[in-house]
Amino acid sequence: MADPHAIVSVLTESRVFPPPEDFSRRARIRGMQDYQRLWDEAAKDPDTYWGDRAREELYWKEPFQTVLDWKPPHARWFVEGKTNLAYNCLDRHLPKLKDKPAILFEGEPGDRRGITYGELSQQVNRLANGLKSLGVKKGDRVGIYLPMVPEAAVAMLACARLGAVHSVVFGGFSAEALQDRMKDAGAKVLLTADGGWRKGAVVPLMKNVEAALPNAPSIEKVVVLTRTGDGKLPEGPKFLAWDALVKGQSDVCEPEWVESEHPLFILYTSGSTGKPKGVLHTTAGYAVMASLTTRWVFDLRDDDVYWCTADVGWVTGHSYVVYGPLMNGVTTIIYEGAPTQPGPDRFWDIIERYKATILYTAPTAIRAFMRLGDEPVKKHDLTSLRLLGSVGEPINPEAWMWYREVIGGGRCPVVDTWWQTETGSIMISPLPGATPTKPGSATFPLPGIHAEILDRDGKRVPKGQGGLLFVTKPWPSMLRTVYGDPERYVNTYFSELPGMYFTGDGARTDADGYVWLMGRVDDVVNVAGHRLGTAEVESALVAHPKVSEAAVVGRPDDLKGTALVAFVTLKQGNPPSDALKKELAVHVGKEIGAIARPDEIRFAEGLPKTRSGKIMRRLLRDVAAGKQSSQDTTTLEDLNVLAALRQNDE
Ligand code: 6R9
Repeated sequence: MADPHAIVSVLTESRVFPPPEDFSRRARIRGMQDYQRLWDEAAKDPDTYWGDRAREELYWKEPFQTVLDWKPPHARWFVEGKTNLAYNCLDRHLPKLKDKPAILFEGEPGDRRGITYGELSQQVNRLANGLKSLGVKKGDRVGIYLPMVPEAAVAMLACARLGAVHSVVFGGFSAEALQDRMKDAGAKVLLTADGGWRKGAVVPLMKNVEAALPNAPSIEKVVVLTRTGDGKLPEGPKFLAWDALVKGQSDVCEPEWVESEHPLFILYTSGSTGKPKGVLHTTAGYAVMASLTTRWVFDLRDDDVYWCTADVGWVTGHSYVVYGPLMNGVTTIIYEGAPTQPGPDRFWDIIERYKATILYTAPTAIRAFMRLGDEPVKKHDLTSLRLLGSVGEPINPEAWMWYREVIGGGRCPVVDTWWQTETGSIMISPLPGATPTKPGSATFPLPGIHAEILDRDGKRVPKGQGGLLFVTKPWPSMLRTVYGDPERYVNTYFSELPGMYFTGDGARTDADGYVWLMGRVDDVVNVAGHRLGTAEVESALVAHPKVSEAAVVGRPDDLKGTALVAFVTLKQGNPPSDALKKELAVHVGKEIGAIARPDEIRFAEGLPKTRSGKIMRRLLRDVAAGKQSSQDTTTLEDLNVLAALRQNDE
């Protein structure tokens, strides 16, 4: 749910920032005429437009003949083509870029490593050969549960090289979350580490893996990277040290040339039901757009030092830490730890030392930095920066302005990029040399992207009015299915209006046609830029022996965008207490991960329900936000319940 304060301020937002002249002059796309021309070309003849892009972006072992085969809601792109994504990220660059840094890594404790394209290629080939020796073949699923270290990228690329399908699980997720995902994906091998560093402490990845394994029977081997040096390799034939696996492996591993539609990865994401969806992306369409959007949206140049702060456990890490930048042959920074470890200026220190030119981060982080004041920023020379990006949730104009002025010194264009796990790559965003920006607006869809704001009948809503955001035509990096559940693919994304992709987001356009995102309209919430299903948190809560029922809603939060509020009824004989609140929060952390811990738990005698027994979440959202409800309560089963909930308001 969007922050209503943010909406009020975006409704009155009228500042416009044209691209700086010297930026435009050297940019890849230099003005709105260029943008418009591309947009028109793409709209008029999408096959030619996307066909040209695909030939420009990728090396094709075998060319495609058919750009798009669209049988709604199923798309196949670049049909007869064959390619390999690891080849596109590495081999094709080697003649020129062998000695160029591909990754500049900094661990939280301060350890540093630079890895050139040549070295990265060696590491990927060795690991690919190692995985082969474990029996990993084209189409096999491989789990990746690693901290933000270069080996995470190596692991993904090694899978891509073999045509194996990776499924990265965010290192902050719990053993339970890991086991569910591994089971659903049927992963054969899991690549992990002993631990990772976060906020000065060790995240016990190996311990979580050990707890998950009994319930993830498909996993035959666990490959363990030594990162923190914590604990020994567990006993047993399943466990294998990463170093031992790659030692002595040849650094030549022929890429598996896969069909365009060969699956590349599964990434689990929250939906409106309790069970996360395995979003499946395939090779060529995904690659074409990850590569193209990285270059266009960040206006990449060969000498850029690019830093996207996302974790590879999220889609942003897939497309804009690993695949997009490496396909473009730029240098990308990977930082392992927390933004304020050991001090509030860690990010700015990194930018100064590496002379980063592009920063791509989340509004939550920006707001957190804003709270820390300008001092930590002012201590550092950030003049290397030339472009700033934002992703993950709506950015409020205040944060946007602070980002622009304090971080960007007023000289860097800000690109607010809207997209989703399902879209694979950026869909709505300024092009920094072309688009005049407005603080808080993602501006316009990229050429070839038909993002439209419609009502439930499929009619376009008038400018200024809110509606539902759809993508009405297929695009190359769209998800292809929900892994193992093709019906859910159709029901979730293509049943609101048949044949059109429903994003789950609300949006409006202003008088100038700018798109303003207004947050989720389903039961998905964006907590500190992390996507969570309220139903997942609810099912974690009711799994606790003392809980009878739970309803979880979002409440606007200045820092996190949305905070989680859980309304809980207890089983008889369990008196409410602060200690129990704590216990429940810890329990949710254990079931899902710390990011899902409710910010507030409220015990209630009953939950407001409709006569048909549905929990009235909208009402609870109002209660959580401390608002008088404008909602119609005539279908409420018991008005006393609502009155009692309100009384509980502190
Ligand atoms: C890339 C990513 C997707 C949801 C999406 C929307 C929100 C992302 C946004 C934004 C407003 C932006 N979202 N970017 N809302 N402005 N620039 O975040 O993917 O984790 O799947 O989340 O995030 O609500 O539907 P994912």
